Amino acid sequence: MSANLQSLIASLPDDPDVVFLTGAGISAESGIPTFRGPEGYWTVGSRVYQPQEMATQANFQRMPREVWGWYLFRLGVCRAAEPNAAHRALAELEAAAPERFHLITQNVDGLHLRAGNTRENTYEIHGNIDDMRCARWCCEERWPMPLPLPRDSAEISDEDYARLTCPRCGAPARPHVLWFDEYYQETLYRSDSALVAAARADLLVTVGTSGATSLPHHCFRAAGAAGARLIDINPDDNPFSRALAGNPHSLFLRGPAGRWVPELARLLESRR
Ligand code: BV8
Ligand code: ZN
Repeated sequence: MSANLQSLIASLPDDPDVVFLTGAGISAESGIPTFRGPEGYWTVGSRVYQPQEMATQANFQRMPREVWGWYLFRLGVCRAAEPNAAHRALAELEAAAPERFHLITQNVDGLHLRAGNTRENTYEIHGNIDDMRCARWCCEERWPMPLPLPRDSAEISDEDYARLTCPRCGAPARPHVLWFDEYYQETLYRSDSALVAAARADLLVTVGTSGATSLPHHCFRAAGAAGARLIDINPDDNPFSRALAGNPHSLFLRGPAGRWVPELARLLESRR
């Protein structure tokens, strides 16, 4: 048990408000590739695309069927994966005090919800790969809906592709995910709610993220500015661990999520 970790947890107020902010790293031990590794890339024809190139509205407009192929391939990987010890520990921690727990996740893999975290307290700020929505902004069918496909093969048959359409207006549907050339918004991704939760936290814990997207940085800064204790869990240095340097009310726990999240959750539950 890390002495620093124990003293940081002991310094929290009674019944602390705890926020976890997770990235692809928390799902790495479930076998889902992170965006850093080569498994995240996708080949279309003879060209290899990085996620930041594939996951854009501009690219979806250029090659909708190939982008759907990439998402359905990833959907298969996500559905074959199981929540790991870190996911389960966060679900148990929420169950112990749901009114003092929020989870902000960048992951679209759905593993936190499958582990048992509630939709109410889980902010999927980049969407969820299990859902699609109408690609026409003017359609009244604004809300995401489960993918209507019986399987998640990357080889999309014409019959399956025809099902990836809006049930109301018949326009093509799109994956319900936030793309790299799209702005955060509350209605579809609860981004403002995530920021409010971070600003109210007594403890913010970032887990398994490289800081490639902007909202997590805003949440981290909002929590720190409000005087929250800050913990980062990651095997590697990253913008969040570096930002903790010199902050006496913070801790960088170097190592995998499966090593630190269950221990941290146990300590927090013992504070309740
Ligand atoms: C916006 C859904 C305005 C889709 C995602 C130019 C270049 C590069 C990036 C950008 C760019 N312009 C904009 C961006 C991106 C970004 C941005 O602004 N970045 C800033 C900081 C520069 N954009 C945004 O944030 C938003 N968009 O502002 O657009 C705009 C408008 C018009 C035109 C241009 C711009 C919203 C972006 C949301 C993108 N959608 N996901 C999908 O999944 O397909 S983001 C996607 O990538 C993931 O959801 C995730 O958020 C991100 C990857 O980040 P991580 O989760 O951190 O994962 P990563 O693999 O990077 O790191 C893994 C970490 O885990 C590592 O640190 C590793 O050490 C650690 N790890 C490994 N194993 C373990 C572990 N940790 C713990 N345990 C382990 N076992
Ligand atoms: Zn529609």
